[in-house]
Amino acid sequence: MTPPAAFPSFLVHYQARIADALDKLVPAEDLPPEQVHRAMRYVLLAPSKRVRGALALMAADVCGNEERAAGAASVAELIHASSLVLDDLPCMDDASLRRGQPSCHVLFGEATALLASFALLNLAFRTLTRVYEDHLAAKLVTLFSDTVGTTGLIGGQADDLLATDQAITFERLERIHRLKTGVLFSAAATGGALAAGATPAQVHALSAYAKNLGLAFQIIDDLLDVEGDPAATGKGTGRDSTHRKATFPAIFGVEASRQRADELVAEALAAIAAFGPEADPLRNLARFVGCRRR
Ligand code: GRG
Repeated sequence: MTPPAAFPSFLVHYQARIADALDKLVPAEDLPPEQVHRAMRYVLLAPSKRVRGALALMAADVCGNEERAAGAASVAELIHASSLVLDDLPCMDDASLRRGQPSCHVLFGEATALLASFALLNLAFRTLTRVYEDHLAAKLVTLFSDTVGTTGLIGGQADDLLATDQAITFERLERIHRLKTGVLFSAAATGGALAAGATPAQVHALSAYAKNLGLAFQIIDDLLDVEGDPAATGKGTGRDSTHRKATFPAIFGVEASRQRADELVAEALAAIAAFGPEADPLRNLARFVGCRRR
């Protein structure tokens, strides 16, 4: 098996910062309840692209203050990791492999996996109130709780489960993908920008960029399930068709899906066209997402 290609250097810098911040946030494995802390660390610190955390830092960079966004970046990654644990459970996607290793419930059992997922989510919100001053923390708690709730990840996941085995419309599938993935991308960028003291116009542009990139990312995720290499993606392929899931390639074909993803990457780039070279990391990220193989 060929090992996955190295990440582009523009991303590695951000990945290292995020991994370091996350490592410091989660309690040590030898602190009780040891099995929950072990499961949290196992999921959160496993190899990841860290795209959501990177979005928060890059958005803050555009506003000239990356330092302030480490909390928002960590929160986006904590919420993402919490959702992956739930998504892999037998009652949802029933996936045994995640980030190139056995899924959390496979290794720790379902009870510990559920506790670890809630603990990661809880830690996300506690981090916001610990790291940021009251006014900003309240704004960010609202932003991220809307992102997780029935107008975000939970809503998207619920409709995704309902849509199994159905021929659904383009509009409904895009909505599911936007809720499952786009809203967290958008919240990560918005959260990073707000933490860095962005103007409303900057927040608007960065959030539009991330929303479009998130939808492109999810369409490409569907494509990788059809044509990806498990050694690179760290998860099984062909699972969506086995589970008769509503996906872009299954409903609209590989070509149309690739074309839609390209359009969305172009829309993401257009949303940040007014920024100068300070937005180059975001431009590189959009290009990376557009041609990613993992
Ligand atoms: C209560 C937090 C919470 C969620 C409940 C389970 C659920 C609702 C939502 C799941 C949403 C989900 C799993 C969307 C898929 C997103 C996706 C494309 C995952 C893969 O992301 P990558 O490729 O993963 O960025 P890495 O491993 O690189 O971080």
